[in-house]
Amino acid sequence: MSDLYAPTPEDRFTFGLWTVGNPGRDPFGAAVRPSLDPCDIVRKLGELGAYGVNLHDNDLVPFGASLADRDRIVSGFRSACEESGIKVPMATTNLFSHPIFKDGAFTANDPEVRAFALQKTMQGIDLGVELGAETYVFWGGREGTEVEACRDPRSAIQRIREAMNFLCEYVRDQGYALKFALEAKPNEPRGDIYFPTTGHMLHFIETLENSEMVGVNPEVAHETMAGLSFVHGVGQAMEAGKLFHIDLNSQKIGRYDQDFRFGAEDPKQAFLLVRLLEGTSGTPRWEGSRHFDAHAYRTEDVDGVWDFARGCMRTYKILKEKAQAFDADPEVRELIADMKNPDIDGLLSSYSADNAQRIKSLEIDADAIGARGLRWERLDQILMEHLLGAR
Ligand code: GLT
Ligand code: MN
Ligand code: MN
Repeated sequence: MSDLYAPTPEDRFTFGLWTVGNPGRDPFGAAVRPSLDPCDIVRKLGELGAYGVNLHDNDLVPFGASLADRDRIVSGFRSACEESGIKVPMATTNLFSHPIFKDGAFTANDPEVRAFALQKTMQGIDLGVELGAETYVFWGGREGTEVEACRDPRSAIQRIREAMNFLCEYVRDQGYALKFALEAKPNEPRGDIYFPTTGHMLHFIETLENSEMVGVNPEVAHETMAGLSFVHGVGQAMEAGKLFHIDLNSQKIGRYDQDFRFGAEDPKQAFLLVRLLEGTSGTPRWEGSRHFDAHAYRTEDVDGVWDFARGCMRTYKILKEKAQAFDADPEVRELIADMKNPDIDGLLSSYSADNAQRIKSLEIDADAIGARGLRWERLDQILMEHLLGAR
């Protein structure tokens, strides 16, 4: 193995405790691997060159633990992180495992369930901040329904808004420097989940009282399940200044949430995503964590888990190198060179009655333009040849 692709903390790779710690349980079968101790996970991630580890409250502190147990566990974990040079940039709440959340957390019809969700989230926020987290993710796994008649979708949306507004104020009141990142998913474990895509989330965020504190956490698998272009979703979030976190993994279209090793399916989309995040075509680079929300195949033992983790990071770095080479390729530069037409560009940038009149009177040869080949076949083939190592 070439050292060129060995990860370092500067690469900002992070994993969830729940990702490398996934014991391979699925709806049809029990765990196939032992549960790993969070402190051992952190030590191993440090050895592998990761930057950080992210967690749900209950990935570290078991549900219902006493305050004394909580403090003992957290302090041991903090020491393991410090000794391994591992940061905790993101934290989140498990609002999906306990039966109390079977019909939603913030969207549940029962106000007592909603109060419990707020209570648990405030405690999770305190824990995250104590560990140094700057981003707090909300994945509403149970915020959905199979029985549409049980709740008006508008009530669900209003309840989530109420919860987000409440929690933003809580964060401000505590003086925490914490941002929220909302993660969409179309379905699973619910028949339908509210806010099924990153686009839905982006609109919702603009309706919040402290919308500047809230952005999105798009996940490759979730957008791909819905048959959408992940690159377009992330691009829209970046353009809006709302990409606050990202969940990297891989997925076949239309299947259950597969959460495969980054790049394992559709390496071309993975390449285009890395190109976007790294800004190799000259656009602004994503400076946050490259977080892998994925897990090893159920065929693997613990050694296979670390093969999986190495694989995620290595594939990312290989694709980054390929994206740099692609964008430095003179033929690519020529093919995607910006078309400039100073006479026309100025008319398009903003409305004025004069610009409208001048655009109306332009003589544009639609047939000639329509007959012109754009050479995107050539561009895409060059991309494939970079990707396949033939260029
Ligand atoms: C869960 C889910 C992920 C979310 C995690 C954060 S938990 O594993 O499948 O997509 O990002 O809550
Ligand atoms: Mn995720
Ligand atoms: Mn997923």
